[in-house]
Amino acid sequence: MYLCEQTWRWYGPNDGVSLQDITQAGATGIVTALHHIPNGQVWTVEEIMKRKLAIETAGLVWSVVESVPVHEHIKRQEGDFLVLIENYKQSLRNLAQCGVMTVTYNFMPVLDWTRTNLAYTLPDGSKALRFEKAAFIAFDLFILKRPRAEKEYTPQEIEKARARFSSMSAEEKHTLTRNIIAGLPGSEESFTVEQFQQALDAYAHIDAVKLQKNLVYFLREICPIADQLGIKLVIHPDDPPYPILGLPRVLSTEADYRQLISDVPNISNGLCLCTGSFGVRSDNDLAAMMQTFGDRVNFVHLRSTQSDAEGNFFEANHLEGDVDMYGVMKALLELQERRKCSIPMRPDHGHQMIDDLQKKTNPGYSCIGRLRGLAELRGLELGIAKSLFNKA
Ligand code: DNO
Repeated sequence: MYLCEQTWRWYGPNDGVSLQDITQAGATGIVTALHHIPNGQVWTVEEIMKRKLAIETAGLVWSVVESVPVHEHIKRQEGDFLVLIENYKQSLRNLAQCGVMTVTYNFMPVLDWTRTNLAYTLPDGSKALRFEKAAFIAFDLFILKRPRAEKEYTPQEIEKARARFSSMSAEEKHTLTRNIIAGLPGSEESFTVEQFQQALDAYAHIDAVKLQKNLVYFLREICPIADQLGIKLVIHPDDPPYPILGLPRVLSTEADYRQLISDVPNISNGLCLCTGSFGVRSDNDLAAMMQTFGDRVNFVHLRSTQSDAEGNFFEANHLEGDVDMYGVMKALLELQERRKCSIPMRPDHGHQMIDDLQKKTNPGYSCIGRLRGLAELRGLELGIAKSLFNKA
């Protein structure tokens, strides 16, 4: 019987959650990145080994890199992008040399994940991350004032956003702006409003077709090397999984990934199946994706969201919300049985709750909420595994 490898995202030595905390949460694998190395530069063997040693000294293993970020120049195929791709290959060689074999990345332009509210209070007093459409549109139209943005929204959406904007205090406007452009944990970029508009402008001539071509080009360059090294690359889906701010998106649906593996069939072209990101779209059948793409699912993020009719969503408890976590977990267990291996999964995000409400925590990455998530997922997993395979 194969159970998941339970992993935990750790932001490195400055993370308020320590390696010992993680051990106590019951995880055995670490998911981390060398965030101090500027995007585009080679990760040296020395720096990788330093981090690896710290993890192993605590009795844990470095299971997955999340992420080796892809430089914007590679996404746009501009300037020194060929050099940057060579650097990426070198980082992969160095990681393989150190025995770190699974590498997450994403291909979202400008922003990594995006939320409007990082402390949405739930009825039980815990705080969740939320994406509120009217607030997001208000930012776009009335704070950023992005040229031609209103063409992308319906008159009703614009009216709602206007009303929402006039109800906001100056402080709320400031917080909303920061939440969107100052960079959430793990994203490598941070902007002022002016810089942000420039970053968007740089994509004016890049539509989804072009961005997809650039992704395919990048993968055709790096996958043959990864294949040779035995590195598993896993692409993280877009979050939220639809175009925002006029930017193209290329990995939001089952069809998007199907296209990607048909364009780049290399075995290293794998998927990070993030149930929270894909799950915001009801047309993504997560358990079916687990089955369909099973051979390429080499990392799993488990989390749930709850959407309303207007397209707002918040991050629900791991076993609640719109994601059928039972179905996903069952499909994951069947997949592991078929592949005869454990796949790394991590409880993705968690509510800020209990003592953590008094602390400054990384949004989505406080300790106790993820501890709850992992505990629930682990229980769900064992229950399903025992009933499916009926063994200890
Ligand atoms: C958010 C994360 C993402 C993810 C990257 C992968 O919590 O899941 O930031 O790490 O998109 O490259």
